[in-house]
Order: sequence, then C-alpha cells, then structure tokens
Amino acid sequence: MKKTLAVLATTLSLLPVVANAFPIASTGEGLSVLVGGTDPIIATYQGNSAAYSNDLYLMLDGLGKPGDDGDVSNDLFIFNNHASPVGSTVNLGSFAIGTELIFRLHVTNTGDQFFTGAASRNPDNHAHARVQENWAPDTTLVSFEDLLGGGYEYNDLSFSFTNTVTTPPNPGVPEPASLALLGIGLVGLRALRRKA
Ligand SMILES: [Ca+2]
Ligand SMILES: [Ca+2]
Repeated sequence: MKKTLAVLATTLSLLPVVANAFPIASTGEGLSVLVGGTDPIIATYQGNSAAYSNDLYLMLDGLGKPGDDGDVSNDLFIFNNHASPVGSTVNLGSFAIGTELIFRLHVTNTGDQFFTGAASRNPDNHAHARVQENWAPDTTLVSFEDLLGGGYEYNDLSFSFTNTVTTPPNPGVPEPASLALLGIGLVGLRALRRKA
C-alpha cells in the first residue's frame, strides 16, 4: 500500500512536467520556409508555454496563392496556441517547389504581428521564428516568439510539417520526371544506333 502511494505521488509530481513539455526549434532563427515537394503540406500543432493568445496564419494573396498582398483578411487561419489541441492538423494545400510560405503570428493581446523569415519583416527588426529543418525525419519544426523586443525563447507557438526546406531546391538537379524522359531518350538513341 505504502509503495503504491509512493509510486502514485511520484507519478503525480511528474505529471505537470510531462503536460508542459513541448518541442521548441533549437536552430534556424530568421530562416524562410520553402516548399520542398508537391504533396499537400500538413501542419501539426506542437504546443506552447505563452501567456498571450496567438493566432497563426499562412499568408495568402487574393487568389489563394502564398504571398503577402497587404490584406490580412484573406490569409489562412491555422492554429491558436491556447485553443487548438496539441496534435491537431491543418492541410495547407499543395504548392510549387521552391515557393516561400510566410507564416504570420498575430498576438491578440497586443495586436503585434510577427513573421517567419528575415528579421526586417518584424516591427523590432529581430527574427521572431526559428525554422529547424529535419527536426524529425523529413519534418520541419517552426517556433515563434510573441514578445516585441524581448525574450526570444521562441516558446509561444510551435508547429511542424513535412515537405518543406530552408534552402532553395537546386534547379541544377533534374526532377525524377525529367530523369525518366532522359532515360527514354537514351534507350531510343541506343535503338536507333542498333538499327543503323
Ligand atoms: Ca493576404
Ligand atoms: Ca516568449
């Protein structure tokens, strides 16, 4: 009985730690999120330890394409750091390889807006997101900081997805489709040579 109680007490003392544990990107401040493949990009909410309530958006233009058209009303809402359950997912869609996806954090308590990518996009001229490529196999982790001019623990909203990279895909590397075409071409050439 005593042993059971001791185990229970230990378990309970560990519970808050387990409940608060969530991943924060360890590198990649100010990096951009680039599309790495044509499959749909599925975002997964990973958690937060923020006091403020933050809404995360993917910036879109009037045609629903990734980009900043100066109008926040047509952006895609993805997660709220307090309301969205950890592990919930949102399909962001499929995009051309190399397209930059700009994510915007709207801090509802202060009205501040912060962006993935270069520091110059943010009102305090400091990076507000870390973009860690290969956090897990083929998985990028993005973590936001919600405080203007300070903190920079990047603890205020984390989410992950597959199918993205942080360096532009090399245009010199042929796509599988062009490789296949090249293969067909070589086979054809060989056939012609044989005929000749
Ligand atoms: Ca927009
Ligand atoms: Ca913070």
